[in-house]
Formats: sequence, C-alpha cells, structure tokens
Amino acid sequence: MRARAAMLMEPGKPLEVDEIEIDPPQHGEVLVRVAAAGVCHSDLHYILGELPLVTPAVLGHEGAGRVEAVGPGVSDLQPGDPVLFIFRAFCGQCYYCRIGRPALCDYGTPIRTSGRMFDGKTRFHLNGRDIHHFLNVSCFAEYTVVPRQALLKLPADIPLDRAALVGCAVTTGVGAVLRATRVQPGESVLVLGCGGVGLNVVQGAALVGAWPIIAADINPQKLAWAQELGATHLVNTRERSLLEAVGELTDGRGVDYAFEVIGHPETIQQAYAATRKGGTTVIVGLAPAGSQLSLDLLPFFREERTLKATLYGSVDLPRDIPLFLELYRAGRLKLDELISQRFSLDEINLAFQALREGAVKRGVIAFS
Ligand code: CND
Ligand code: ZN
Repeated sequence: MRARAAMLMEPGKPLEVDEIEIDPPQHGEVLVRVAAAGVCHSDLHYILGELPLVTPAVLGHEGAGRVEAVGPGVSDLQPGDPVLFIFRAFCGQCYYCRIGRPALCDYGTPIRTSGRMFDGKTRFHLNGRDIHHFLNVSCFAEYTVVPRQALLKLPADIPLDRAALVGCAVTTGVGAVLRATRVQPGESVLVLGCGGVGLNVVQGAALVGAWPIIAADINPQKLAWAQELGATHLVNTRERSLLEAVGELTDGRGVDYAFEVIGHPETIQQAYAATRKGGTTVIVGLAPAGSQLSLDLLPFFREERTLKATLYGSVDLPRDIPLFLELYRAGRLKLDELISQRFSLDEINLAFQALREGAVKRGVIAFS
C-alpha cells in the first residue's frame, strides 16, 4: 500500500514528508493506521544528529492508532483494535520481563539498531530505496508496520490522541516518580526541565503527595504550565540560582529527589548539586551520545548519594499503562491538559520548530 510518512533522510536536515510504499505485515507483525503521534524531544535529538540512527528512517515513537491488518502468527489482535505503540518492544518472557522491567528486554534491540525487521528487510520504501524503522515504532506516518510486541491493546474509551502521550511522555514522567523511585508523601522533589516529559514528572509528584514540588526551567511559560500540573514552587533558572532557591525551600539541605528532564551534563550536575545528602538524583533526559559526567567519588560516598537513570519511567509496561489510563479516567492523571497544539503531518517541521522554541506543552501530529 502507499501512505504518507515523515522521514529523516540525513541528520541535521528537516524531515521530508512523502508518499512511501509500505509492505504487508510479515510473521508476527501488525500494520497500524496511526491516529496521533506526540512530538518528543527524543526524536529531535535524532534529527539534530545527537544520537546515532540508521537513515533514511521514518521517525516517531510516541503514538496510538488502530490495527489495520495482522501478519501470520498474530492471533490476539483484530483489525479495528485501538493500540498504543511501545518504543521498547518486549517479549514478555525473558528475565527482565519477568521481573517487571520490560523496557530492559532485548527483544526489539536488533530492530532498533539496524532499522530493519527480523528478516533483515524494511517494510518502508521510497522509489525503490529502503527506508528504515525507528525505535520499533515509526509513527510519523499514516500507516506503520511494527512487531506485535511493540503494541499494547488500548481500552475502547480512551481518545487516541490522549492515549498517544502515554506511549512516552506520561509513562516516562509519571513512572519516574512512581516506579524508578518511590517518592513518599511530604518528600521534596525538584523537576529540572518542564517540557512534555518534565510536566509529567511534576504531575507524578503531585499524585503521590510530594511537597514541595519545585519546578525549574528557563522558560516562564513552562513554569506556569508546571504550576497547573501541581508544582508548588517555581524557579526560573535564567533569573536566579537554582541552588539558592532549593536551599531556601529545604532548610539548606537540598531536595530528597531531583529529576533532570533535559539531557545535558551541566543540568545533570545542577540537579545533583540540588539533591540532599542521602538523596536521589534521577536522570530522565537523554544526553547526546558520547556525553560524559564527572563525579567526585569521595563526597558521593560520604554523602551516601544515589544517582540513577530511568528508561521509560522504569515501569512494568503491561501492568502500569492500564493503571495510568485508569487514573486518567478517574481524573487523577491529566492527559487532556497536556496537548497544547495539534499539527498535520505536513506541518511536522513546524511542530519540531515549536518544540525547539519551547512554545508547546506537547505537540501532537493528528491524522485524519
Ligand atoms: P522538551 O523540549 O519538551 O523539554 C525540555 C525542557 O527543558 C524545556 O521546557 C526547556 O525550556 C527546558 N530547558 C532546556 N535547557 C534548560 C536549562 N539549561 N535549564 C533549565 N531548563 C532547560 O523535551 P521533552 O520533555 O520531550 O524531553 C525531555 C528529555 O527527556 C529529552 O532529553 C528527551 O530525549 C528525554 C526523554 C527520555 C525518556 C526516557 O525514557 N528516559 C523518554 N522520552 C524522552
Ligand atoms: Zn519520547
């Protein structure tokens, strides 16, 4: 079949939207009609060449849609079923899946690193040239082919554009608080970087009753949005020192938990410095490939610090994603409020421009 898709032809260039040829789903694969795709900074890292990628590739890793067709061997999904894309396809059986850490499962790794399906071929082509897959998903396209293991079936009542955000930003941000750490009521939290993912760390912290919830960013609009999602204190780090502001709010100790949601060694250092002795600094942001962090090990030891990363919020995807949707239904998790702007596929470079300028909470590519 033919469908329109947004491709990265080479790093550093804008995406190109064109009609591509899509092969039918092969064994264990599913053809999905994409309904909505979130515009995440991770895609931007690849567009800018900060992370390695086989190109040309159809980008997009946060999205939802409906099953159009299933390949041989897929018996538990039907055409029409609403599905969420999982950018870490997981087998459900290995050690990591069994201990509730499916994002660490290696099932989808060969596809992610080669940009090709298990048979070594791509399902996307442009004028006879292979176009690669991206992060097991490639949802910046009207239709995409993914392994069955990169999908979770969605309940029928969740609007697909809202659900799309659960594919990355919500699960990563809320999971960082509920699963990567176990923040307790009354514990102090700093969220450094309040974009689409950071706002979800803020709402996760509000959900568990953290206090204070200090939102820090260089963009006042992001801080205003963070306040709407539950931040109790705001720090514009262009205007004042983060350490000073955090010190004032924590008796000079620093926060119990600091989440870095930008992906820069310098801001990771800032978040670390704003964490109290015995506290936990969590790296949520993705730093450019090759970035290094230097750590003075003696104070690290003496101050008994924890520094950790979280991938996909460290959640148990098949257990926690239904829980997050349940919390949305109950009004405890905000999804409607996260989308500030919708774009068509043709406007995708505008959507990334808006992300770079800090003009959106989460932008969403809406397919008709
Ligand atoms: P987005 O661009 O929406 O947010 C970044 C925020 O950081 C913006 O509000 C900026 O204003 C703010 N910011 C930038 N520089 C600074 C600075 N020096 N000081 C303070 N604030 C600053 O990005 P996003 O929310 O989509 O993604 C954030 C990061 O999270 C990004 O690196 C992305 O790749 C990563 C991520 C990680 C995971 C995971 O599994 N851990 C999943 N998805 C995305
Ligand atoms: Zn993402």
